[in-house]
Amino acid sequence: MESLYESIPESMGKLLLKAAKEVKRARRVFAFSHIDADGISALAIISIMLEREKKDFEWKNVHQINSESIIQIEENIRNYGPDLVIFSDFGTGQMELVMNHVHDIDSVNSVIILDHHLPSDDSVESTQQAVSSKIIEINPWQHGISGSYDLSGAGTAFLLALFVSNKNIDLTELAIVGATGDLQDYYGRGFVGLNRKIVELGETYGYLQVVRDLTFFGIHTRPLPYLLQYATDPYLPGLTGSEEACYAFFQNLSIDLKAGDEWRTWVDLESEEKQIAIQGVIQVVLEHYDDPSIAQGIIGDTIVLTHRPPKTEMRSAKEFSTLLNACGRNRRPEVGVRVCMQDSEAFAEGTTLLQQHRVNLASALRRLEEDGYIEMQGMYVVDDPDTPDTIIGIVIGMAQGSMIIPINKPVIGISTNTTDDSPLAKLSGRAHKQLVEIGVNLKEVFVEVADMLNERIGALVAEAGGHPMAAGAFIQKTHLNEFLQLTSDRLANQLSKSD
Ligand SMILES: [Mn+2]
Repeated sequence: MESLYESIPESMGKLLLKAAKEVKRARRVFAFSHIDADGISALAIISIMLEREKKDFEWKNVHQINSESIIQIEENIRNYGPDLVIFSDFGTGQMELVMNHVHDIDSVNSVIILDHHLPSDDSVESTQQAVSSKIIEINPWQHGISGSYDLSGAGTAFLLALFVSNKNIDLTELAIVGATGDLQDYYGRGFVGLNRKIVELGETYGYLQVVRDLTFFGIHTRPLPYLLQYATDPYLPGLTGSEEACYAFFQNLSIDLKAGDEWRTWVDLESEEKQIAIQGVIQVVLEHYDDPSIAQGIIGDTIVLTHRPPKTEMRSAKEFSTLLNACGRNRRPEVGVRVCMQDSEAFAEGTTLLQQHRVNLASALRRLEEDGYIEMQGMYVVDDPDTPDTIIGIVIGMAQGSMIIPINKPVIGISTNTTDDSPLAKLSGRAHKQLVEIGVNLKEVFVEVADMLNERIGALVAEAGGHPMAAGAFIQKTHLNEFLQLTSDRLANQLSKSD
């Protein structure tokens, strides 16, 4: 544990200490968090921490804090009357909304923001000078730590929980599930920075185990043939999508698919069987891809949650985070929070949602394959009126991962299929890590374009945020084309600079 504490910068430690005091002092707490796996894990960490501290509390997931949703948040707070409000996995980029709608509510003595999204320069400034003594903002970026790789929203929430009490060491599990959901393992090569220290702490106390193994989704839960049939990262030419070929693959290697009547999963295989199968998969990859790093990526650090039931999604950080994402994407993030809190009914519901999520993704990908995408300068555009805003980001990410869309330019997905007939369209962008390495920054582009558009129109018509390789924006539908054109110009410019 010392090693983790030592890695926390002093300035950040001070804030964590201050926030922990506020938690202990609070009597009634309202916690809000994002709806993705990281946001759900963060909220579960906070809820478990508050439960252990015997606080009265209420929690809620919110898709995004924007000028619309903040009204509802304000109402929730006014009705419940908490003395402490906590925001996790968002808040840094929405400081102004928090100041205007939450800060002055009578019952509220303090507001804790636990975020890891890149602040704009302004907000780094404002926090340093403490916008208000009521607000404690904890964001790794403001202390020289990368919020993209070193610490997630759940990780930031975990640090707070650890500062509140050592009893919360078991929450290393959820901290790493959240970080996994945000794809923070460094290019698939394992965790770094504070994430690494959290993994080590979890290992020391026996909650986590790092195993070098096949990095595919489903090694704990999928019957062997389906493990390959649904593999998209990477796409396995000749195997992905073909049940027959996947059966034959294992039969040719004399690996039994069943033990008695039961399907075997990957973790059931003997280590010799694993080696033979891995050789086979690597051969397929080397035959079809020029880039040898793709073959290397097949093996990597996988994280086992040793206290969670075997052969369930909860046993692996990767599958757990996917289950949580599925809950959020099907507009049931609260189910995910309860799964984290060991509620078995919620787990049954969560696995059903995961199933539904897979069906939704598969049909969105099929539509994309049939209808194609649009090519613009500097980017590809996917515009499918049937794909819900909650999965558009995953769909375009998978489309690139499975080579339906090339990776030489960022891809932008548009969803006009939004919750409750909102006048806003959702844009989601993904850039391959190779593009980010040469200077493409989607978050920067989206935020710049939103600012520019808002200024030009003289009203708030676009809001944006995210990370260099994955960013999102909400835009008034009437200004969507303008937004796309401006984004296209800027991305083309970023790409041309790197030539
Ligand atoms: Mn996050």
